[in-house]
Amino acid sequence: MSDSTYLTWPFFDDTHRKFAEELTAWAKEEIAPLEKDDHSTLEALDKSFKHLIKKLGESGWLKYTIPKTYGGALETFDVRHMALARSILAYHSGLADFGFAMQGLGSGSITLFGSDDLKKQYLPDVGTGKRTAAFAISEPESGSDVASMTTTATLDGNHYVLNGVKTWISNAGIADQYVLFARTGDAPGSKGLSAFVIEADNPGLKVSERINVIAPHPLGTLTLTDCRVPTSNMLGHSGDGFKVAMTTLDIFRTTVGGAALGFARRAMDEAIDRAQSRVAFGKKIGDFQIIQTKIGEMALKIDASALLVFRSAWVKDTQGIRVTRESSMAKLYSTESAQEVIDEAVQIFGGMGVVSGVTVERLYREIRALRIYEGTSEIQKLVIAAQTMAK
Ligand code: COS
Repeated sequence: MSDSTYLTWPFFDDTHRKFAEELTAWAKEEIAPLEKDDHSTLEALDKSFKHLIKKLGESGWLKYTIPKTYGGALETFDVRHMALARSILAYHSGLADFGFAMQGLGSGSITLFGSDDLKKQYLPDVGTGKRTAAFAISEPESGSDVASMTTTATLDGNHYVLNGVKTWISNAGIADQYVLFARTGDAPGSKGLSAFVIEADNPGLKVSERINVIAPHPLGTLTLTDCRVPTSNMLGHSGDGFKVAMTTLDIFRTTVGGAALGFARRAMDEAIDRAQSRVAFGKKIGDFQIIQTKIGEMALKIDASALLVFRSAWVKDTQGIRVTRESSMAKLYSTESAQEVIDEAVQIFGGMGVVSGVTVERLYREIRALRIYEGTSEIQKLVIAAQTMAK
């Protein structure tokens, strides 16, 4: 039985506790049995993913990724609900967590910066799972260095015309719309970027490649060729793109920490079960102090991660201030320490830990990308340093 004492912490109120209880029960019943779904081909992966989105939508969980005015469950973003959701879903299925996360990240910039018309057009269907969202910022030559992106958006009457390539785009090929960033002006670096909402069936937008990764998730490359987008589909104003991206990431980086926490908790629970059942040298391996010290360190890392994740979420939810430093700390520590926790779980499993299909083997693959996407660990350290030194 997984430790849920963190729910008694003062970061939460009863709404969060009830939400966590209900989602946990639902995920056990509805999501856990799908863990063994076939993801060996793109077709099988897409089918399984769409099924998960449908289930999450029909059961009302995606409503926590959008605000109430547009069909959401709560007045505004509540980062604690989203981090809890990711943690609980990730415990049972990396793909279910990914589905929830992408509805949030892919529509977050619309919630934060979109016109009322854009919000009405896109958010309600994201909240039911009828439409799938995506966030397209990275390029072949621009990953960490967002400000160096070269995709252009040129004004032509009441449209912008976009040309360029976006890659590492989660939900490429699945999404119904993309929040996509491009350079609209001559202003250098971060000053000349803007954000747009683009329909997936725009004739100027092609999914030019699907990318296979170690833990299967829908991912790919988009090519924009004279892609015409109405000026009304811009989020915020021309030149606001960098701010749109960073403000959105400030919220969602905390939730990446939540997902890492879910993977780590699952690994620890698997490791404890293994330690209490596997016999070596005449006793259960959990009776050896060498295993106990591993479990002790895992539990410590998990609680420290949870403190950072829910501190960041709580500050954002209750004070509404910029949480760049807090969210970077939450993401950095939780993802790095989850990797360590999972690695130790694999070690406790011994040879069984690297057998394909064993849960800790899956977690070992699932966690890796979290140390890279939405800002690498190295970038998070730079952000934390910049924020700390500026104080
Ligand atoms: N919220 C609001 N505004 C922000 C912000 C934030 N979190 N971070 C930066 N800004 C603003 C700054 O205030 C600054 O504005 P002014 O020029 O008006 O002062 C501007 O944006 C530029 O900021 P800064 O100089 O700090 O940006 P840098 O170019 O030095 O670099 C990093 C920023 C490297 C931290 C940024 O590019 C980054 O986060 N990279 C990782 C990208 C990423 O996560 N990619 C994955 C995408 S999703 S898979």
